[in-house]
Amino acid sequence: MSNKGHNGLSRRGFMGATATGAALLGGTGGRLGLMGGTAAIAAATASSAAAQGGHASPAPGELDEYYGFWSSGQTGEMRILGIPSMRELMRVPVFNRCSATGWGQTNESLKVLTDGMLPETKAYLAAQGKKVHDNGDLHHVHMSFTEGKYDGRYLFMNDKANTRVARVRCDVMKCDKIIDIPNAKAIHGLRPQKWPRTDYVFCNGEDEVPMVNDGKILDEPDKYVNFYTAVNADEMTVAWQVMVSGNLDNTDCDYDGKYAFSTSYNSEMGMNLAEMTESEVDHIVVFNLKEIEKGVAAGDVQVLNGVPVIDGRKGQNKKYTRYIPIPNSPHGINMAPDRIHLCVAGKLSPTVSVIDVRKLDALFEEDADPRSAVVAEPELGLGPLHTCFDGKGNALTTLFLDSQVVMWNIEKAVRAYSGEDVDPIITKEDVHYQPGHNSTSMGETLEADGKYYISMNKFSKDRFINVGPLKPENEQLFALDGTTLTLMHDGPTFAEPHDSIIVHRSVLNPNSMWERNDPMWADARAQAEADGVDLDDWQESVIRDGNKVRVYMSSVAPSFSLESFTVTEGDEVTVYVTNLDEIDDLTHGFCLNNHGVAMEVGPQATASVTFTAAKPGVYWYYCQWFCHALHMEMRGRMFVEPRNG
Ligand code: CUK
Ligand code: CUA
Repeated sequence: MSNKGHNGLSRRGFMGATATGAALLGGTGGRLGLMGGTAAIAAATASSAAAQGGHASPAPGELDEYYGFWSSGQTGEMRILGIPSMRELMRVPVFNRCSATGWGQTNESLKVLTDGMLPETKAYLAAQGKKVHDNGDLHHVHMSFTEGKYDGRYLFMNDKANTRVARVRCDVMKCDKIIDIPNAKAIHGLRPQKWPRTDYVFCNGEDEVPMVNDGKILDEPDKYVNFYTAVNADEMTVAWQVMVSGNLDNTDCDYDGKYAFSTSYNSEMGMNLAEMTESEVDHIVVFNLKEIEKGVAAGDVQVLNGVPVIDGRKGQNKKYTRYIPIPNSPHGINMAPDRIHLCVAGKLSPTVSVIDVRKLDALFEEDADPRSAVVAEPELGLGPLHTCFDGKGNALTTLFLDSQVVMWNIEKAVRAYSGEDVDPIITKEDVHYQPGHNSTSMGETLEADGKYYISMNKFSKDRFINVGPLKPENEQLFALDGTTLTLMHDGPTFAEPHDSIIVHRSVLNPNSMWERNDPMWADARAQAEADGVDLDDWQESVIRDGNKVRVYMSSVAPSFSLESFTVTEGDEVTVYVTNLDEIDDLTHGFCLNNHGVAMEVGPQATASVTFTAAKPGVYWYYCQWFCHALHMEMRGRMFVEPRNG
């Protein structure tokens, strides 16, 4: 690859200029200084407390032992934290728009955001003069599995607000697929299949809608249905759906590849609070994966919006689903790493119902009483919402109303249920305040290691200095030492992480630089080839194509290859920027003044953005990512000539 500059400087020349510039400016932001820092950090890591198996939070410069992958609720992004430091390392835009990176604006992100859209969504957005939704509600982030262990390939996540499912590539930590889920409304619970690998991502539809939702039916509850969706995780397409009775809340699956299960509140199919909470007992739905696959293959489906849909409603064919009564409005559902016990939190009931998944076969094969699969139902405290595991036979359940976490022993709960006089409760700790989800390190895998525990609390109340009516949530990290919980971190988060997973860093090793031929900008590459431009080389091409103008430039710190380009008022302009810097952590940006145009261009990445040059005049574009001592000088001009000048 040649990187000869328009002014005759090679890349080496630019690097030389870098050092000189940094020296001239007293070293501020000089890359050489930063590189020294990197080496120092690597050395410090080797001796970090975390690496030695202790619980100490890493000192400045030391690296964390775990990645935390965080949802962000109504913010719509995914976040990456370091555990145990709880340092927020990155925000990955997914369903939201992002001012910094241009997510939702660059052609590459628009492709991800629109490729998997249903025609009805496109039509609705067009009627608003928009291409994409501006919001999302991301509750659940989970990693792909191979044989019950994280495999470091993908992260999957839901959008409750606009009924979508997204995937993030773990090699670059960017979202590469977003799909609308047809028929269902409000995707809430989401889990990847654990065994033998993640072929499916299971997704709950939370809100029931009339079976034909065409504006003609409102108050006929018997016409309302709900959809459970299996997404093909490799293709990111909908494999099949199951129609069910009741709202679907959270979901999980076993370690055998046989069953998936969802909690369901509102088995009443009520439309208001009184109706929804009328019954003392709701249920979980058990999905028989092999039978559903057989049913789909045999055509025992109706096809709705192109998706094969199995009828798994209560009282329908019992091959596909069974309903297990659970008190009362159950919420969280979590499969223990002992591969046997499924824990269902009662929410309005102070109990967690424990199901032995080995007893599920009998429900389908012998029509056994669905409650025969329940092997324990310990009373733990008020408002149990979610459960996680230490891998040593113990479970930790959040108690929303009590503002506590309760640690309890599963085997003892089973013995107590069968009449023995044992107390399964080990300890209760106060948390601040009202916890929703919780997670343990590697806790939703066969490698649960019981080292750290996170409590994700919905209220911070008096915990921090007052910032006005909108308060942050609060998250607390505990060191887990056998059955002792020690608070290590207590800190705010912005709206509103629901869930998290804690993944050992040995599972992942993301790239520090993009591959030049990454599929993310395949369209840009094809267009450049058609225009006779080599994206891998220094670019300074302006291609006119009717009233479309394609501007190709490269960036090497601290310069764009184009100091200026000229277009005509009304032109549709696409700017392609390729970052030819081959240096860790050297991201550039392209931001066009007063045009609402900005994008991130990572090392070795190509990014593009399209806009209309509607205002005659001179407009500066600049690099908005502080990349160099001469970062302020990294800029150029777009000249827009009047059309009838
Ligand atoms: S749900 Cu939020 S606390 Cu959406 Cu996972 Cu339970
Ligand atoms: Cu490139 Cu700042």
